[in-house]
Order: sequence, then structure tokens, then C-alpha cells
Amino acid sequence: MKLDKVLRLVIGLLVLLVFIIAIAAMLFVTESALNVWDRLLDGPRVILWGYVTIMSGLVIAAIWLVMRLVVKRKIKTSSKRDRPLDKQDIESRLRDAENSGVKVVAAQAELKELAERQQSGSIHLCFFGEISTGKSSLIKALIPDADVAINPVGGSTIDIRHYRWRFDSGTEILLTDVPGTGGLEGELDEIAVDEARRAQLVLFVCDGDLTRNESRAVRWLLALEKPLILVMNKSDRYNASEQAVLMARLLDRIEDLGGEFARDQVVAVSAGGETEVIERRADGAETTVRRQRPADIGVLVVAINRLLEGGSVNLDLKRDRAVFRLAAEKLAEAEGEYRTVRAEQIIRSATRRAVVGALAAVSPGTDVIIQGYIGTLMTRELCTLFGAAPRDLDIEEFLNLSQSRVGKALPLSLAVAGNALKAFPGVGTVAGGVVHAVAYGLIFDALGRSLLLTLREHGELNPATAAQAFEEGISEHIEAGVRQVARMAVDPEKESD
Ligand SMILES: Nc1nc2c(ncn2[C@@H]2O[C@H](COP(=O)(O)OP(=O)(O)OP(=O)(O)O)[C@@H](O)[C@H]2O)c(=O)[nH]1
Ligand SMILES: [Mg+2]
Repeated sequence: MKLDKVLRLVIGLLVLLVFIIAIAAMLFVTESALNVWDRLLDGPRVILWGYVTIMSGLVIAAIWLVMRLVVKRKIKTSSKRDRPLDKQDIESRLRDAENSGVKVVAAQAELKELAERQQSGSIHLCFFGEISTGKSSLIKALIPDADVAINPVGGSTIDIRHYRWRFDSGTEILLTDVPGTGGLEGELDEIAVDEARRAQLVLFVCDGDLTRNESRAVRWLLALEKPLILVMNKSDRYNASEQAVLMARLLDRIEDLGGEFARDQVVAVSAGGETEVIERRADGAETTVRRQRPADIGVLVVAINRLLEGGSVNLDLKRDRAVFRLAAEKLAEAEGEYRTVRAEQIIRSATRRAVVGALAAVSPGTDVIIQGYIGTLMTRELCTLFGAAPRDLDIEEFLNLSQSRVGKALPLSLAVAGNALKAFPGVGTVAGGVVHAVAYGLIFDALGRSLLLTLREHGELNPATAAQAFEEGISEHIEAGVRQVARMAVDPEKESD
């Protein structure tokens, strides 16, 4: 109790002292400032303005330095914005990416295709759904003359085809057949999914209650703001009461998925499709012939017409947005690939410099390598590549923390390096320095790789997290990089990037 009182008293006195010092300092500074100011006012104007300029310069320099050291910066704002992407956004992103060396062909192709469709003014209705639900059969039912591939074996449609359905008041309406999803080839799913995004209207075709995958697909389309018609095909397989139950269930599901669906946007139809029948001739011989079942698609035509009634402006607007997003995703994919390749180059070139540096040094040490110039440069380059511009303090902290973890990894790294060099006759035994150089190179390579993983995951440099990842993955990375790093030491000229 007593001690507590004394402690409080001491703290109180200390606080008082600090205040007294602060007030004294304040008075002192104010007095000197006023003194200087008075003298400056008495002197020639040139000196006054020169003084003010220098002081302002110093203040700005100090602020800049503090910001650089302390404040985190983000180079790019690839962030999600509230407003939807527009043409200017995506085009400027494409230009920037292209200038940095990213392959933007796929994203550009989307914009080109969109421009062509905008110019033609046509409306695309995409038939989308799982394999064998009867998408192609529906197109055939709507356009009996169309040459459409229909097959009882799922996966019969393997590319995108557009069929001209009709011409309404100057607008061409095209039906798009795409591969069914959920087949064996994942690539076909991608073709279908991309095409659905390019269309103004999607007809989601199922042939019964929605499966889990179908529900997921509908939810995704709704999230894309795609105008949709849910088409339950093959209704000839159900009697009237079964059909009524199925339709009610489909409406419930759509409601659960959060879609705003008018009742007439969910339709039950029958494309007909082909059926095999056995014909018995007069002579008693039997032959199997394929017959077309009668189609019943009237409600579908009504539903399509209703959606088209509103005019194409709104449909076009939504389609354009969906395509901009598609292009942005393709761009992001290309950027990801570019980063992977570029990061590999950065790590490789830094590791090679570390190995060469270690070979040249009389008594090399990992500290020089990791905390020194090469480590700082590699960290900064990798961060920049991922759009994270860390504070200088963060880089230093990350390298220090990593350095403190190197000690444990060094014996393993030396052992792995020694072992690997046995594959190069003479090298390992002739020079112990080479083994050390390879061991340091391996640690350095592991540092780069773990940093790459954390940057990819978090998008910024958090020193503690990154150093922790380095510690956890170091043995794995050492094993993975050994061949390449050993070659760098044995033949540094050849192993250049
Ligand atoms: N019973 C019945 N069968 C149908 C109907 N529509 C299509 N089929 C049959 O379903 C099978 C698949 O038809 P497709 O039109 O090729 O189906 P798809 O969705 O285009 O198939 P993929 O292109 O492979 O995804 C064929 O055997 C058709 O004859 C229908 O309304 N009723
Ligand atoms: Mg098909």
C-alpha cells in the first residue's frame, strides 16, 4: 500500500517535471524564434525570404522522410470500387498492364468481341445448362432448319455456335448453343461460362429439379445480373401433377437463391428430342427408326418475347458490364501469370548474386547476404511487383527477423548443399567455400520463395508474418531449390538470367 503511494507520488513528480521542461523549452524556442524573426525583419528582404524558403524546404523534407519510413503505401489500387467497371477503367488498366509486359490478348479479345456485337446491334440468347438437358434440341425446336448437333450421349456440343432465330424491327436475334457444363472436360465448362457472360439473355436449361451444381450456377448468373429464363425441358416425361410440383419447387429454389423472378420466367417445355421406335414391316421384319417427338415450346417463346419487349438498352447495359468484368478477370489472370514469371526471375537473379557474392567473399556470412543490399533489393522488387510498397522500416524488420531464423536452418542447408555438390565431380571436396556459397544461396532462395507466397496471400509485407512463413517453409524450399542453386555456384556464367 505504502509503496503504491510512493510510486504514485514519484510518477506525479515526474509528470510535473516533464511539464516544467516542456514549458521552459516552449518559452526558449518561442523567444529564439521571435528573436530571429525580429532580426530578419530588420535585415534585407532577400535574407528574410531566403530563410523562409530554406526552413520550408527543411520541413517538407522532414515530413517526406517520416512518411517514407513510417507510412505504408499501396502502389496500385486494384481495389474493388463501388461503381461498376466502365470502358475507360478497363482500357486504362489494359494499357498499364500491357506497358508492364503483361499478356493482355485474352482480355483485349473480349473487348474486341464486345465492340463487334455492339456495332452489329444483335441480341444474343445463350442456352446454358448441364450436359444433355436438351439445349441444342431447344434451338432445333425454335429453328427447325438449323443444323444442330443433338445426341443422347452427353457432351455432344463442344463449341459455341450462333443461330439466327429471327429479325425483330431491325434487330437480329441469335440463339447461342454452348457446351453443357458438368461434363468430363473442364475446358468446355469455361467456354460455356464465358459465353453466358457475353450474352444479353441466358436461358438456363434443366430437365428436372435443380441439382446442387445447377443451383450454384443459377446463383452465379443472378449475381452477374444476367436476365434469365429458367427452362425446365423434357416436361413430356412428367404427368401434369408431377409437373406442377416440379414447377413450384423450381420457383421456391429461385426465391431461395435471391432471384427476382416473375412467374412466367420459369417455364416447363418439351423440345421434343428424338426417340427410337421399332417398326414392324409387313414381312414381319423389325427395324429401329429414330422419330422426332412433338415439341411444346410456346411458353418459352412468350417468355423470351416478354424479356425482349423492354427493348435492348437495358439488356445491352448489363451485358456490357458483364463483359467488362470478364475482361478484368482475364486481365487479372494474365497479371497473375506475369507476376509468377517475373517473381521467379527476381528471386533467381538475386540468389545468383548472393551465390556469386559468397563465392567472392573471403569469409562470407549469411548476414551480409540477407540483411545487405541484395536482400533489401529483392524484397523491395517483389513487394513492388505485388503492388505493395512497404515502409523501409518494414523491409529492415522483415530481414532482421528472417536473419534470426537462419541460424537453425544453416546446418541443414550446408548438408543439402554438400550432398548436391557431390553430383559435380571435384567441386565439393576441392572448395569448402563453394559449399557455403550454395548453402547461403539456398537460404536466400528460400527467403524469396516464402516472401512470394506471403505477398500472394496477403498483398502486403507484414514483417512478422512473412518471417514466420520463411521459418516454416525453409526446409521445404531448401530441398526444392538445391539443383538450380548448386548449378549457379558451379557455373555462374551459364546460370545467368
Ligand atoms: N424426352 C425428351 N428428351 C429430350 C427432350 N429434349 C431433348 N431430349 C433428348 O435429350 C438428349 C440430349 O439432347 P441435346 O439437345 O443434345 O442436349 P444438350 O443439352 O444440347 O447436350 P450437350 O450439348 O451434350 O450439353 C437427346 O437424346 C435428346 O433427344 C425432350 O423435350 N424430351
Ligand atoms: Mg448440345
